[in-house]
Amino acid sequence: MADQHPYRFCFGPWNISEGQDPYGPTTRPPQSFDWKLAQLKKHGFEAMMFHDDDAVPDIDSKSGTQVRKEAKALKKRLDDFGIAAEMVAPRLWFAPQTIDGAYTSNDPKCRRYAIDRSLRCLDLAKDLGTDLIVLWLAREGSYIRESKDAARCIDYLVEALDRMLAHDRRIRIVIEPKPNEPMDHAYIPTIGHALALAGLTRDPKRVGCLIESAHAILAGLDPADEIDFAMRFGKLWSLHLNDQNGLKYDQDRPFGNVSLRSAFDQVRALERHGYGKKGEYVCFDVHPFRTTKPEHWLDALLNSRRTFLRLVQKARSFNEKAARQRIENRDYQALDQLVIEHLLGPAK
Ligand code: GLO
Ligand code: MG
Repeated sequence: MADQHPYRFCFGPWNISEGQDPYGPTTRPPQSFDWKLAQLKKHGFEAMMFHDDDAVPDIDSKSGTQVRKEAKALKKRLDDFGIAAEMVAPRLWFAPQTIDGAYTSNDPKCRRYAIDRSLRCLDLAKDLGTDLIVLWLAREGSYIRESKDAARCIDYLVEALDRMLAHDRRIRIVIEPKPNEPMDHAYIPTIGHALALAGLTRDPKRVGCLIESAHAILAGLDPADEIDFAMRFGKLWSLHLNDQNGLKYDQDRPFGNVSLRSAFDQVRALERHGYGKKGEYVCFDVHPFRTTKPEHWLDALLNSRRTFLRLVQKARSFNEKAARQRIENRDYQALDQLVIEHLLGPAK
């Protein structure tokens, strides 16, 4: 059963984080990239996600030739480990040029910076052997509504995507929507927005999306419905599973931490549509708790994967026939309890 699952797992170096929050410093000592890569391998994950500057630190200060040299050296190290690069994401929310947004900044010079950096990211992705570019549009939104024209910002986003699609005809772009944080309101808050934006680009076939459970919850949506929606369009090309306790700051909790039932529904939706069968990875965008000791550093990731695999078993052993009967009989009360009993397991 679950040992025959088609799933392959991945995480990013930022998921082995040091415990800092806006109100306090780190609680664990920093670790080198090589240590993180070794941990990923040791624990049986098959791919790593990269920000462009995880792959090539200080990327803005380096020449194109230098970036490509470092990217090729990294690819060799990944090959030696037997680890794939799942994707590369331009980190467009750190630099001074992105203070007022990246592609949607009011300053044309800053918009140019964002596009130039994205094109370098595409070259980097090619050197790392992946065709997947993730765009978490962190600062593309507003804090002061009147400061920007939201319709013009859509044009800016389309222009940026078009430049990337034209730069490399092989790459695929996945948009990772999030409704807020760091912005008050993001321009692309949901999967529906992401796919609508894809439709305006020069090559919609190469623009898909990535669902993060916590981001869907922050938008007041059901992550399982977002999965069903994206997969109905054949557009779910990556996934950040985690959990979130209601409408507050982005929490990146372990998968299933808040709602086991919602996690079950997400896994059931993935199973129903065969997520992973075209090579898509299951990524966990989770962070250890601030209180976590260094010796338990990987537990948020390992527990998320364990919970995921347990829920794959639960999805595969769910009594679909009994569920169908209850649906036909419009006895949703009994259907509800069927799910609850299944998740609880046999009574002692
Ligand atoms: C933040 C996002 C972030 C992205 C990552 C990849 O809320 O989830 O972690 O997934 O930077 O672009
Ligand atoms: Mg994410």
